[in-house]
Amino acid sequence: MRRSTRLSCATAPSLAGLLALVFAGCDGLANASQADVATEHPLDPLTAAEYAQTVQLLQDAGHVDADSRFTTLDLREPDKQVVLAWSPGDALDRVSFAVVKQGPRTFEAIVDLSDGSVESWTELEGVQPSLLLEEFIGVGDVLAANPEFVGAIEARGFTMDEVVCAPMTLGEYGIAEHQGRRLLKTPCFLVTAENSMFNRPIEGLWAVVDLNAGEVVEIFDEGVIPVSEAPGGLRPASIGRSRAALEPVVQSQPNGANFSIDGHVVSWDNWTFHYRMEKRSGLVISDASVREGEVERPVLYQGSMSELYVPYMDPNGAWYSRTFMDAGEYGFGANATPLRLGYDCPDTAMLLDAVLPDDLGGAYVAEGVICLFERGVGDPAWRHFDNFIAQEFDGRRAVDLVARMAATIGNYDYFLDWVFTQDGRIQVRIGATGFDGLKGVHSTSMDDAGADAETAYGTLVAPNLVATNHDHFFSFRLDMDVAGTDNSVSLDRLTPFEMEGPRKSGWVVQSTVPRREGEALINYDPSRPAVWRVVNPGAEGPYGHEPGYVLKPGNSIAYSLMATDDPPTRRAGFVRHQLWVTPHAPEERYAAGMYVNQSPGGDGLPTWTSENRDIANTDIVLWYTAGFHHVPRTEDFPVMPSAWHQFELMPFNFFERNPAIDLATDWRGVAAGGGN
Ligand SMILES: [Cu+2]
Repeated sequence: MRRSTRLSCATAPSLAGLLALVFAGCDGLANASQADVATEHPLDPLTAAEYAQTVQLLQDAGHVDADSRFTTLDLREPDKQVVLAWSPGDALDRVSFAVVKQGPRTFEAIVDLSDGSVESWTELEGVQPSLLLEEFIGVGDVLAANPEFVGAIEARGFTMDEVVCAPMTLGEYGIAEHQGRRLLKTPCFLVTAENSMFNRPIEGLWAVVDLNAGEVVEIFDEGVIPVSEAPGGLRPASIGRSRAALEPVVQSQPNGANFSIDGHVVSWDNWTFHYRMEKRSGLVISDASVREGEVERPVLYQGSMSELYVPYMDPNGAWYSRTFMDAGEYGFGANATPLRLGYDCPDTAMLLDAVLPDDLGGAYVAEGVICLFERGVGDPAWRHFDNFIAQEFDGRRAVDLVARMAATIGNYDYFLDWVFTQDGRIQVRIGATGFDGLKGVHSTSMDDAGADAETAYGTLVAPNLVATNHDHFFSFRLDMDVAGTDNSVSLDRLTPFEMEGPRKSGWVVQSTVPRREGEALINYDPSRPAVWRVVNPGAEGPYGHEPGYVLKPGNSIAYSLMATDDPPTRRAGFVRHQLWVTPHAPEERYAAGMYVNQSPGGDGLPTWTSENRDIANTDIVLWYTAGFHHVPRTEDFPVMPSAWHQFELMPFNFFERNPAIDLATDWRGVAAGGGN
């Protein structure tokens, strides 16, 4: 059955969609449609019908009305044991979870869709749920209705029609006037046909807006700072020159793709996994298992990005509060953008849609927000050239499977890749591009008198533009099921030892198994290298080993340099350690807690792990804090080159031998025994 979803003003599918809407009006959004996918797996996302059923049941129970807004409407996952015991064709119990905002009040609802009942309806005190898309629009209306703010814009020579004021979350700093309010801070940007608005900040003017009251709480005007006129557009006409095009460089799959999709379950080579798009975490991978011979071996029950935290480092009043928690405040999946074949993903990729909930609990189709593709660029899976005897080559070529999404959150564009390799690894890659957070300044050159002061917290990347220093931290929730549910972590430290003899020193591996959460608050320390290994003590690995998977941080490791008692660090407490280990608890999904918007902290990993629960030989979850510091450079302007950071889960004594040893020889019929 095909269905058509009319997107309403209140349901712009993303910030990008919102901005299109601001300028084009509601008619700027097109109808969207796609096949309504029947539920086939217990972890399948809610369908459009299930969103509607949830709203209807809450309405019938007298809980919600037309003024209610859904900041969250998502599958409430069945118990893990139920999912693991499920077989295709078994009955599915479907339950939804909603966070409902009614004026200033917030409620949580659990709705049993299978028996048509509202399981619970609970009011929460003192929380601010994530932002509604209609609040993005609302903030502009509130500002446009404020004569003082309009006057300040006009004093700069602009009209409100020419600017977009960004809906920026502002954290929680214990400011008395902010308590009990639902707030956004709203710096503005000049919109022109030629230039990207994020390259045109109108610095020195912003307001704090109370969304619930629909009023401006504070206006700050630091005086006029010039709006940069540096060429800031991304189209060839703005760039001014264009180099000659290369001859086509393409990946070709003349016989089609090697993966298959059944509902939301993907099978490729030896891998099987389930995918879904979640409004908050984005692309979630579940039930990933790898086949060895004829045996399906579980690896990862679920992997998701549980939070994304981006603190900027400038103490200026407009900037200190920019400590965004993009997943919990804005939604990484909610801001997923359509992917363009040949640019965002290879031409050979398959684009997949997602059905996501809007503010009213209705469904909209986010078209082409996931791409699935194989990548074989001529890299080796392994090789050896026998240069002693036969002068012969043996090798196999590597092909990966990539599940990708991209989210545009304000100025930034992120990619999230889940990559499956033929040698049993799962890589997580984070790409960052889009625009730096740019601050308008007086300086046009580092030779200007005020340039040193104006670049104390960033880099002058173009005349009148400083890109502010910042961090990106990503907390990944990795519910590991290595060869089964019950796992332990083994910390294998490379420890120096003294040799007796002509050689004086070397290193050995000393393993410890943390028994409690408090023993597994792990910081990466390059001077004390360690292998972070998840093992299954109850399963048989090769040669008497405990089968395991290692978490390799790769180039995704970064420390937070901010004080631990700083309000942003209290709110994003997960950045205190690179690795945390908890026992599986279904309600512990987001590293900084469920409600991070304007949170004073006190929820999430630091709180959960303070219970010091048992984490040995039980169902455990790894929480890895990936991150990178961003010291901006002129090459980041007018748009940043894509930068990639990655970590991976790598089999360790899991397979009896190189799992890629049995790869077929090249499809051209060469490779083994002297081919070329
Ligand atoms: Cu950055």
